[in-house]
Amino acid sequence: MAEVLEEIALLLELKDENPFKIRAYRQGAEVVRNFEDDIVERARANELNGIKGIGDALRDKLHELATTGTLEFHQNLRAEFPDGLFELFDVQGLGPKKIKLLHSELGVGSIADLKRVCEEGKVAGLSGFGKKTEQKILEELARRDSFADTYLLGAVSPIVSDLLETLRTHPEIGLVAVAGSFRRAKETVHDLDFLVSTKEPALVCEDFTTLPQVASVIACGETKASVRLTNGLQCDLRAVSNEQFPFALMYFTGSKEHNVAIRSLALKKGWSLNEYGFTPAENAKQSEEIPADIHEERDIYQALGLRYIEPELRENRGEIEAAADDDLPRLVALENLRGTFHNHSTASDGTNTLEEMAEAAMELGLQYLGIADHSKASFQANGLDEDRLFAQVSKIRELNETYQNFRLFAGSEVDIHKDGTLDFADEILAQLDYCVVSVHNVFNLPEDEMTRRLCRAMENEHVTMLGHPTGRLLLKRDGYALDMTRIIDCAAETRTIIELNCNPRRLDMDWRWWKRARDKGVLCSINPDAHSTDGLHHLGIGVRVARKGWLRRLDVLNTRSAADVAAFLAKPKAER
Ligand code: DGT
Ligand code: CA
Ligand code: CA
Ligand code: ZN
Repeated sequence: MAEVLEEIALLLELKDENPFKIRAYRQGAEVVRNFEDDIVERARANELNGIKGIGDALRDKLHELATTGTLEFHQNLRAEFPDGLFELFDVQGLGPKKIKLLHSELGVGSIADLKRVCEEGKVAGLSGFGKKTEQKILEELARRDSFADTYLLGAVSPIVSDLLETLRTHPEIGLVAVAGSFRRAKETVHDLDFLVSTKEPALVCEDFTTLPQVASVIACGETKASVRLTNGLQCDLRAVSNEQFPFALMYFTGSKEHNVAIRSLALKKGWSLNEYGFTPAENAKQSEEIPADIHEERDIYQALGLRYIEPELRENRGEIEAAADDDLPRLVALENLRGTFHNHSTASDGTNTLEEMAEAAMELGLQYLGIADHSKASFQANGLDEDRLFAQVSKIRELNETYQNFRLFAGSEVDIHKDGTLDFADEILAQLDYCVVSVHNVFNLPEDEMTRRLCRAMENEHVTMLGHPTGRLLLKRDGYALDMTRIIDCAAETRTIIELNCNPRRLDMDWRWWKRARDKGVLCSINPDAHSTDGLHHLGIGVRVARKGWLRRLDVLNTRSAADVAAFLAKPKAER
């Protein structure tokens, strides 16, 4: 209902309607979104009288929408514009005013149209546009293309759980697994790869294509099917026998590079390896006897003289050599976490209070929770000044008196200024339990200057950890220019912890850097950067990415007990 109102506001804007009217729809959308009760139920029963922000006209429209599922006014309005026009609202940098001009002057009604008129140089001539804007739009369109068909690991996780559960209930299906980049915990994935064992592969494939989650069928055969879900995500299914299952699981888990290296190990033994099993290799000079007893992936690795390699590590980045030398890390697990740092509350831009955040952490079985609300320079996030910070610290100390076997750590997510100085003075920071430092503005410094900015912050005695080091937002914007090897070296020298920010958009520091950091003795803190109690659940994704970065329990600060963490934080940095 909120989206419909929102869209009406946009369409009225395109039509140059009365701004008061437009505002009323926007406000209505906001009211609907924040409504405490079941708004659909109330609208259906026509009980929306007297709600602030919902006048009579809006009330009747919401009633129509709730009872019929559509709104005639909205449909008629929509019919005045081409369908593709709505895609344009997704393009960053294009507001209703610009879209209106593009539509009325150049007849742009879709993203494809927009691309064409930009390439033809027609956009630069529009009033309020210019050559630079035209170039910016083209860059934005190219960026969107490069992100097409790419999904966040965190966003697909619930879909995967849901589909796995559905597949398990099928009477003809035995084993069920998800493979591919999802199983390897890549930060983004292009499609999902499901694998099942069955004696009725064709039937299972057909049933897969008729699941309610499926929007369209790409292919359906005897042993495989591909579908597209309603959100556009492609899902592949392979149906194999029980005997083939471990081979298929290993093959479809990948990575391709890992598989290639494994296959060449098999060839050295005179075996050819594919998704169905081992067979004698053609033209092999000599051939060892093909192992018969293969029930799980572990047995395949063992047959090749390797320890079992966890899926997260299968990127051919040294894991095969380590498996041969019995030198694989024992990876950190979610159940190892005892607490976590870098969480927000209503004091800055979070949606839950200190008490609610603490309660949620206890429910997750954590012993402690670090609070780190924004500092004053992040005014857009309602950052705390010194007075509000101290009030929060007192409140935290009071709350701690009331808890048994749980504690809040009082911290701050302090802005790093352009020159590497911090948003709070040392005397202030000295009174906190810990301190996270992050960059939230001036992203466009040259690499060397940005690197020096972060290093200067890490050199501060009161700085416990560096938050979301590169500032990247996956599928939105790249991180700022940074020399990561220098950042890691500086963290090691200054005994500053680096955060693995678990927000699915961030997953920052990137997994590719963690082994290096760990080998230099840099500690990791797996932090959800939670802005609500729900946000704490991102820890699960963070742990998977930490595993992908070869991290062990001992490499992660928040696997330690509350008492150990308190003792750690009490020591001067140089002795940590
Ligand atoms: P993505 O792009 O996020 O879907 O990444 P993956 O790794 O899931 O790639 P996908 O879905 O194309 O294939 C799943 C796995 O199947 C892949 O990790 C390895 C295996 N695979 C696919 N094609 C080939 C191939 O041509 N050669 C080998 N050796 N393995 C392949
Ligand atoms: Ca895939
Ligand atoms: Ca695939
Ligand atoms: Zn931040």
